[in-house]
Amino acid sequence: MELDAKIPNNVNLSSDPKLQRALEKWQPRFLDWWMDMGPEGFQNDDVYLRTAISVDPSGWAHYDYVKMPDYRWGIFLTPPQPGRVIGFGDNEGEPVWNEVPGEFRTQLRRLIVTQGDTEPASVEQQRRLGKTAPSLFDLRNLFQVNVEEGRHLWAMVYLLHSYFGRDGREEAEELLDRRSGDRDKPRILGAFNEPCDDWLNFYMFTMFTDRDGKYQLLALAESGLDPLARTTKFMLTEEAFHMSVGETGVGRIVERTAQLMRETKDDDVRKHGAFDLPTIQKYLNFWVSVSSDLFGGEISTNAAQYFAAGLKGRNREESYDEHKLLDAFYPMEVPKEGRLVTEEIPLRNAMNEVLRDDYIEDCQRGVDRWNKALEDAGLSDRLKLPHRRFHRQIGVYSGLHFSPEGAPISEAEWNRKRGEWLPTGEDQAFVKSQMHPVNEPGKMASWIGPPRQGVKGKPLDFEYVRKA
Ligand code: BYC
Ligand code: FE
Ligand code: FE
Repeated sequence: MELDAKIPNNVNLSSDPKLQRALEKWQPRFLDWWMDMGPEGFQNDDVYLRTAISVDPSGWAHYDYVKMPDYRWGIFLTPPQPGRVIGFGDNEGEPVWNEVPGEFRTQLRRLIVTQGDTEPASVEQQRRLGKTAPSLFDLRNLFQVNVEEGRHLWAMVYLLHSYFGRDGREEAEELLDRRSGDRDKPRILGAFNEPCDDWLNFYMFTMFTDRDGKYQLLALAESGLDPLARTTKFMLTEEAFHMSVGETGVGRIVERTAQLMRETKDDDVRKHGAFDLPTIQKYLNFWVSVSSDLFGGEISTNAAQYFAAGLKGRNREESYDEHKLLDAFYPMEVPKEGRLVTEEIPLRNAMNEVLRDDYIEDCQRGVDRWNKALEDAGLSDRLKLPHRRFHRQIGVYSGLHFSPEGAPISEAEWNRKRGEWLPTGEDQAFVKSQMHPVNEPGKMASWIGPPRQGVKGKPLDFEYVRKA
């Protein structure tokens, strides 16, 4: 473990001076990007953050005050498993690769670049949120997510520099050049160009978009390229926190709304500076649909090739009996001449959909927990996941119109109902009008309930962010 090195790492970086120099050259570029595109303001403040310092499950993180630009972004891979073999596809049973096989180089680079691109993109999307944090606790959690997404970028840049030579280094530069939402050089995937500039968006993003991250990382953790598998495995430990920020964030908003509905016997909680359930539902519909798009098309030759080659597997591949899937099919409802017909899709081509199935199930568990809060408050209202066909821009359902229940509808009906299903300008203006910073330790904004517990045993009124 090289913890005091300029770039903390457990990959023995100092034994490879060429690689070390290349990464040390990239490091100041990263810091410039962080100062330009990372959290706006707060860069001199002391933030109570956890830092990854090892991959030991019982003590991988260290908690202390740190100024964000001094955060120690390190490179950590889980230990190699001796004798590990490729777990799926045409190369099932072959030893895993510790170098990139020439024939898969382009595809692997593309997967790593796509993964890497999302990490700085999310930091860019969230850069102004600090100014309106509903509490110091939430402010700290935002910054924790941000620095860890920065570390995830480091993780992918390490792979690009180590295994892809000159073009890997060029890709690493470009990861710092693209900008979320930029017309000329946008981020690669759709959701990462959407604005995420209020806290309802932020919690929905960390709930649903970071959860795509979880499933993509789980699929890459199966990869035959062993360093990719080991890197993504460790990223998943940090990812769990991001999703908990989202789930508990939305959960606290729902609890606050439910409390006001019960106390005032009135569904219109906007009067009290909180978010009504229809507004919450619309934000949920938006982020679930754009995050579903991140899984790619339902029928994908890319996905089939990734699986065949052993580059990207299923979530927990070992939980399946069969790993070659040459004669297996996936029944899928596909639009044909204005109707939905069930077609048997070769399973390898349906890999994106298989992963999306697990994702949707996981999202549903979260929504069920929010609904429990409504039930506990004695309310009959419920939140609902929109159908996977709703509001899609990628795949077989894109270009068509479906209700949140998944029923095909006309364009005219879509245009009529859109404002009931997705946030309107007016909804967004209202949500934004409630974004005021709350900086007093332990205090919460009007629209959110308190968290169940503080960070790492600290009390709720702990000063999680200390002004410089
Ligand atoms: N937006 O064969 P298809 C995270 C493109 S999130 C724009 O259907 P494929 C995080 C696609 O590139 C996890 N374009 O899809 C979360 C292709 O382009 P070409 C990120 C899209 O290739 C929060 C064409 O459409 N990780 O970590 O099977 C905060 C046809 O594609 C989109 C990964 O994504 C889209 N949504 O699957 C921070 C893992 N979807 O070939 C971080 C790596 C598709 O026509 N990426 N396209 O030029 C992949 O595994 C795959 O690239 C995808 C797409 C699953 C994304
Ligand atoms: Fe990430
Ligand atoms: Fe994340």
